[in-house]
Amino acid sequence: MSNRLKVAPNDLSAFWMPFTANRQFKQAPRMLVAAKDMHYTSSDGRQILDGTAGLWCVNAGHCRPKITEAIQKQAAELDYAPAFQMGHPIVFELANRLVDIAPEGMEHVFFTNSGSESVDTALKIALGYHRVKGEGSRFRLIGRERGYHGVNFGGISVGGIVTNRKMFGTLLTGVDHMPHTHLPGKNTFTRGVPEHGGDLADELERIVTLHDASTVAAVIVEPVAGSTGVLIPPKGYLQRLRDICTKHGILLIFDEVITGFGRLGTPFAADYFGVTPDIMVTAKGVSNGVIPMGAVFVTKEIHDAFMTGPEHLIEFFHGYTYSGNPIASAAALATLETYKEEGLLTRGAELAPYWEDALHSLKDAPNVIDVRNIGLVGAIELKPIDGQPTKRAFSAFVKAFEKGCLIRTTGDIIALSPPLIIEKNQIDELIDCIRDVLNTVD
Ligand code: PXG
Ligand code: PLP
Repeated sequence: MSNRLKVAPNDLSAFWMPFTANRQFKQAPRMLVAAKDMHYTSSDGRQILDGTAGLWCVNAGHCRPKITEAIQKQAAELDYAPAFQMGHPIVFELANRLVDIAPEGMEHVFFTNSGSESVDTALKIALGYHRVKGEGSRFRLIGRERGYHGVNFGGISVGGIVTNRKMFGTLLTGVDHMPHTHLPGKNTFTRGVPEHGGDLADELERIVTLHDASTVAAVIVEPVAGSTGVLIPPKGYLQRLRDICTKHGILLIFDEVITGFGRLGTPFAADYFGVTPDIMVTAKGVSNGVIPMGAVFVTKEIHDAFMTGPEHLIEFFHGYTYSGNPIASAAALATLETYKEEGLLTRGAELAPYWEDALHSLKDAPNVIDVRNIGLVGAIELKPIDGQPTKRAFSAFVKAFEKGCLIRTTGDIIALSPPLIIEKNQIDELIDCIRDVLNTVD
């Protein structure tokens, strides 16, 4: 293993790293070379406690035997099958199993390879649906400030993160945004769902009135906004969005790329909040992050609306070479089996109270201005250094890695989302590590 651990700095230049401070990284690389269950192994041989499930995706923990074996077996048996006009049994089996655990009403699944692709697929389904129903005038898409919907053009258009949009021209036209729901000062140090801000959903009614409902195709939101720093929907907010969409014939899309597959202690956020969308976007946890895969769930009504016209014609002109590919499908099936055997889709609910107390014990640590939590997600918001936003959190991230725990930062917010197999003593270890870091970082 030792040769694999060593990469000389001048070998690092060819790879242009995604969402990374490339120059900083290449001066002081943080390399991971192995993983097992709750831990990574770093290139200098240290065990790193994974406080982020990779990038919010390794929900069952790392290198789980069932998933590894399924991939190995599938790779040796049927490596690839054309995704268009051909099939292979395992992807049909997977779709059935996914529909079994999905919220009531989600009856069909379209496969992609990432959250970004799932988002763009969902937006296209929404536009196509209205058109096949004879309502092609519904072309507008409504997202939300601070929303993250991946990095493809559809996703950044409906997304609301300025840095992800500003370089890329006019984006999709016909898009509007609702305000985000973060109300510092009102909901600070809230445990779980915040009290204030449910009425912000009424902004949707205002936007729909402005454009006229007959021009609006869909509204897309993350039930809990993850990437932008864990913004939890205020009490009643999502139900109000649902009611407004239903009233005006607008499709409601939940982007559950992070919240899906047990993150909140229920299979999906739709279950947690008791609000069912028309389209549900997933990725990440569907295959435990092991092999790229995304899945878009739709209602029977949406699916069936496309199933018209001569039967030899393609109904929906969309799909990817790797949609539902055999190895990803095998990985996803084994992932679902692992979730089921270990009760992982609901384990977060059992751990949530302990997790909440542990997180909120950081309330009095230096520079902490807010703590938020829901399910097995947490956020610790830090006071930015004057004139140097993001620097304090980034230093905390680097220091935490040196101390042996992997955390994630966005802006000056530390976001946590451990694998759902985490034990209570590991929660303590993670929180103690962060407390130490906050006590020492500038
Ligand atoms: N929608 C949501 C809600 C997401 O969180 C995507 C779409 C895009 O998925 P892909 O697979 O195309 O990356 C995401 C992804 C972070 C972080 O730490 C979040 C994501 C990805 C990487 C890092 O905030 N979310
Ligand atoms: N599939 C998966 C992956 C699950 O996690 C669960 C329950 O948690 C189910 C299916 C439903 O299983 P059962 O019918 O045994 O309740």
